[in-house]
Amino acid sequence: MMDIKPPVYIEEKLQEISHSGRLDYRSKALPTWCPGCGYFAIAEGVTSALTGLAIDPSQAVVVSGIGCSSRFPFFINTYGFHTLHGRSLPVATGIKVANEKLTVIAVSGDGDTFAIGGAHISHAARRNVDMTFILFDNGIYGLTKGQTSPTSTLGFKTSSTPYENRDMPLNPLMMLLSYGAGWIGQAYAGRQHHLAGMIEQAIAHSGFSYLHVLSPCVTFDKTSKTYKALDTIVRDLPDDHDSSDLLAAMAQARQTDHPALGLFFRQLRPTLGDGLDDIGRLARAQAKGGQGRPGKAERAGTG
Ligand SMILES: Cc1ncc(C[n+]2csc(CCOP(=O)(O)OP(=O)(O)O)c2C)c(N)n1
Ligand code: SF4
Ligand SMILES: [Mg+2]
Repeated sequence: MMDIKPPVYIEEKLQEISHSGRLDYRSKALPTWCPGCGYFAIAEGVTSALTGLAIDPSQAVVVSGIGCSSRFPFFINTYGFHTLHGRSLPVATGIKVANEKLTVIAVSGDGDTFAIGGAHISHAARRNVDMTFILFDNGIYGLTKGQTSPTSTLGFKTSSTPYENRDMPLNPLMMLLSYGAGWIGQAYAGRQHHLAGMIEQAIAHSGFSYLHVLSPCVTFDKTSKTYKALDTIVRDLPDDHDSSDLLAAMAQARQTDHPALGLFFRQLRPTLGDGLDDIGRLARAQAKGGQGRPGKAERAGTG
């Protein structure tokens, strides 16, 4: 007799997911991404991380720029801010400074971050703003129908490079390592569980955490960063990788032919908020000591 497989009880599955609490973090808006887009895995990863860390949705804010990736805040049931193209970081920094208790997650595409918004990430990293930044890297401008981006591979044929891309791609991991980010990791949308774990670690880190997610654009990229191509080249960081060793992290980040997944670098240092708290304490102490605010002339440097 033929083996009859047990039926999939969708109702039971839905109840199980509902009881896990994860649906509390999904908004009622269904994602508008193309079926198969890597961004679904990132959304799933963020909801699973928020559940794992038991973060109250009313105490979290997701901030984005413009792009397919930047539609993200609509699909997550936290506070959200869909800002201007390339400007998620300045807005996210303002939110964190205004209310330090909030969990702030900024999300952005490769074009949004490294083209039009290119000047912001260095400063968020060096100032160690206590937030998580998730870079959705599909190596293409998805929203505007498939032009090259600063992370497009050499030789990639797109609507803006019919004779193949000749521009050297940026190496965002190397950049973030030299900007002084305190937590730098890489994940892949094709490895959902690992990705969710990395998002959880990134959010738990105190300081600026940068998670680079390799994520195929299934609609406009049929040849470059596809699931098929990435599946064959990604690898885990070596077991003996020392995440406190900056040079070891850079050596791994340089191996772009075989992108490594995992935590490249981690270092705890005072955050922007710690520095501002300190300045506040010093200013109050100075005011109490009778010195008050410096006069107008002193402030202008002419007193
Ligand atoms: C000021 C401005 N310039 C250009 C655009 C057009 N534009 C919208 S999204 C985008 C690039 C998006 O690429 P990426 O950040 O990689 O996001 P993806 O869609 O791939 O997720 C561009 C150039 C715009 N909306 N505003
Ligand atoms: S166009 Fe590409 S990046 Fe945009 S939703 Fe579709 S698959 Fe994803
Ligand atoms: Mg992109």
